[in-house]
Amino acid sequence: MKHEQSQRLFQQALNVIPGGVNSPVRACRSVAAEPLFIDRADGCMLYDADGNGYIDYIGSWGPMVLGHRDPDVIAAIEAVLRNGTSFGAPTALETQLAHLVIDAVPSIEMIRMVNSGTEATMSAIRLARGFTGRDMILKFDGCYHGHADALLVEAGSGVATLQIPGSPGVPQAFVEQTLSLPYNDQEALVQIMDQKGDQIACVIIEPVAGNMGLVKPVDGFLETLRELTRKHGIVLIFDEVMTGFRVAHGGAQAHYGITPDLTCLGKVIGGGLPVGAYGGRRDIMARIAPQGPVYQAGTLSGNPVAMAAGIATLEKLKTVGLYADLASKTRTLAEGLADAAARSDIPVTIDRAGSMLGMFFNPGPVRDFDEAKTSDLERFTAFYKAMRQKGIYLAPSQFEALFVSTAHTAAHIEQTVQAAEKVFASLPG
Ligand code: HOZ
Repeated sequence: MKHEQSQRLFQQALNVIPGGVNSPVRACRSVAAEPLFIDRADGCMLYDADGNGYIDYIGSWGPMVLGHRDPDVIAAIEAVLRNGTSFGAPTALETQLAHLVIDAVPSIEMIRMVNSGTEATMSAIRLARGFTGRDMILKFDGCYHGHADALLVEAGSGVATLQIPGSPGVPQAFVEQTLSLPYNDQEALVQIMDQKGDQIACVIIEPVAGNMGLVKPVDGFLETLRELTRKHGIVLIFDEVMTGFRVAHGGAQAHYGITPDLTCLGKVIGGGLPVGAYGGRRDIMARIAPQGPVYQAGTLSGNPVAMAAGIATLEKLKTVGLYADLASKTRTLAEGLADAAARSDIPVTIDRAGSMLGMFFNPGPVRDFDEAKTSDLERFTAFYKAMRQKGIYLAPSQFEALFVSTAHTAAHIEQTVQAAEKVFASLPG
């Protein structure tokens, strides 16, 4: 495979865009590669500027659950485009998308649309602080909740990929009120709640972590978290930006049967356009301006084109059997990868949740960020590069999840497993 056009475009971008990219992980630095510049996409396939095709397991980092250029989503976008692209005034589409989310996600009674996951988590935390009158927040190591100042503590995703402990530009005072605990550590959780429970405004968590690779909650962890947050009057925020409409139609909260107070969404609900949202208990959401005093606003919030893409996507996701089919394809992929790795004696830990999948190059188990970090990153890099050369487009970081879409067929999964089999066999022991 040649990448001359991608290389040329990357050099041009480097002159005018920091690192040549508009979001760090996609620069592929941690895997000592250069990014592919994408020309077009269709179904589960991506085509780069050199005309190479790839089976895509990034799916725009989650949103493309229906694959690329789903005909219904494209038609909905085109229809709305003809009426204008932004009005800065309410449209019926916003209420329609709100209803679709509320009907699907058990805990959401009211919802506010924003433009990104970062905006959603940042706003939900401000709301929780405004609602409780407390300042302290609690998160978990390796979870990533966007790039707001207070959340860049022991964060996953690009922060983990680039091995940045925090970030210059974040004043110490902004993170002083942020506590971070190991994911899945019930003992530490109980202890901190005993010590500081009554000062904590909110706990924010990815109910299935997808930004340190894929790490699932151990039995009872989310239940304990729900019980303790309720006991101490703490707002429990599920960051379902990644897991919403992915792990299940109603998100991870529906799958695990836990009702958070607030939920952050993004990715899938925008159907590939920039949308985020936060929603939850009516009494808490009623504190948002202009109904309440907690301020949050946005010129492009509820943008009609983005709403139309989200509506078309969520309508289609109601299809009976769709989630079972996605989960079954993801299981086939997970089992195929595990068998292929075993045949070459490569220790891997593979887990999945709905249509999300993660693979660590270690014998496992992986229950938290420290265990995720024991993955053999050199081996991951070699695997990533060789898979890309075979036309399989994986996340260029050990600390990201993979995503399967309805557009992946059994043949795509089989092709992926066959490629992995050859790559595993070629990896240095
Ligand atoms: N940090 C996001 C993934 N967890 C998005 C990365 C990107 O778009 O480059």
